Amino acid sequence: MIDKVVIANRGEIALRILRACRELGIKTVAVHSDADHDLMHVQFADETVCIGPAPSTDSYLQIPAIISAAEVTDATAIHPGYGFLSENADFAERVEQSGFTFIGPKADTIRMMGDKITAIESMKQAGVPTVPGSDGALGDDKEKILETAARIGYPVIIKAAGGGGGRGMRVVHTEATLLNSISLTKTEAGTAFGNPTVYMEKYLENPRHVEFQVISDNHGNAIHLCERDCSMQRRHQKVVEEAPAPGITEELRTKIGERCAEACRQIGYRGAGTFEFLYENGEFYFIEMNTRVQVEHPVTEMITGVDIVKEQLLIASGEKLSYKQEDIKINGHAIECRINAEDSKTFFPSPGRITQLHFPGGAGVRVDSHIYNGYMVPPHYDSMIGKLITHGNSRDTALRRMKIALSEMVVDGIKTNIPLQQEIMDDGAFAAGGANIHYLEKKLGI
Ligand code: MV4
Repeated sequence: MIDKVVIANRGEIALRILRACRELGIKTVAVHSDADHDLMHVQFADETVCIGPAPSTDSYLQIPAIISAAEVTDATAIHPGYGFLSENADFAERVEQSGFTFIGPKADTIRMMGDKITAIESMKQAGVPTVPGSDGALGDDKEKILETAARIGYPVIIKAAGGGGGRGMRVVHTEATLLNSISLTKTEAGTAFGNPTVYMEKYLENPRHVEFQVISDNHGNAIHLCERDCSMQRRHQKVVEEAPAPGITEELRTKIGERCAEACRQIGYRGAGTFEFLYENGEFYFIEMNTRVQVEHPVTEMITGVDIVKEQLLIASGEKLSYKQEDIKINGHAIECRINAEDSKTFFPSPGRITQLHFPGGAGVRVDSHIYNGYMVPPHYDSMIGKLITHGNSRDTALRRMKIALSEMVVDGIKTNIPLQQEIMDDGAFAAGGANIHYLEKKLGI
């Protein structure tokens, strides 16, 4: 079993990882920036190492500083959390080369998924349904490109192989603008990702974002933990997530989930992962795979009873999965509202000191947050200060519990998006379930 883990992250996920380690009797090392001395998990950790100044480029993104912290504390493993270095293949490689266990997939797997073309290619190969497209990189042959677009049918979308998460893409509606759009996207991709390679897909106009959670061990076992709907988003930032996705039949869930698990077995996937799909007119289309634990993992935990972070630690320790597919039964419904320190209308960040704090509670209410009364939200990082998760036997119960929980929650001294979350929870289309990826931005008038 892993003996001591360096938590290479901050905020709520660092605390989430610390709690899972403690449950398993694993010692913890909190690495933190100058601005994060007062973080909750830094107080609870067995050991702490300051790894640099406040800006994340000088601290949480400093590979040598993090590896040194593991060396001086004699740690055995490093958990990257989400964001920061979590999907950096070079980091995973250097962690392993330095003799530590990277809590995540093999570096080669991260690299393969980081290149969206190889990710799609490998998943298609493994039987996962993908978006009709160019089947690989677009070359220089203009006639061939025009033919590809004509075969797919307009509108098409041009995406950078090195992009993902909404960066480096362009929608093209007519043949007249195709070649110019490709050339612009290539130039931008070269600058932004150091890789000008682009590919083409059919542009789906009104899809939902539905993703499957998987876990896979080092012994050839892989299972899926059902899906989440993350369509409620603004500028590629998820705002609300839920599980299961409204309206997905058990038959379709099993079919797609099993394809994802089988793909994991085929590529020798290790750890927790997420298959991102667009879902439109009853069909799933794979777009990307995330090789980290995700912000929204709690909704999956609530409906399956699986502790995903604990499974990550057990898998990295060489254990077999604690569950077989037939052990996984969906229990009710869960909803997560991300709580951000930002103006509810302008979305402008609102760092500062929390002068009064009250968390909601009661049956089916979970709060994943690192904030406390008197905590100073620093201006240097992501504005998410916690997540409110509610669970119930039905979606309606989870939704009612969320409305009550939001009304009980008090965060004074800074602005939060709680009013926006209350508006979404009171929205008729959200109540109905199944709103698409454009719904929230349209509602907000973007
Ligand atoms: C698409 C798409 C429509 N058709 N691909 C945006 C983020 C990146 N992960 C992929 N994205 C999209 N890819 C095809 N073929 C629409 C989006 C998209 C989107 C996807 C998920 C969640 C929010 C989104 C917001 C705008 C566009």
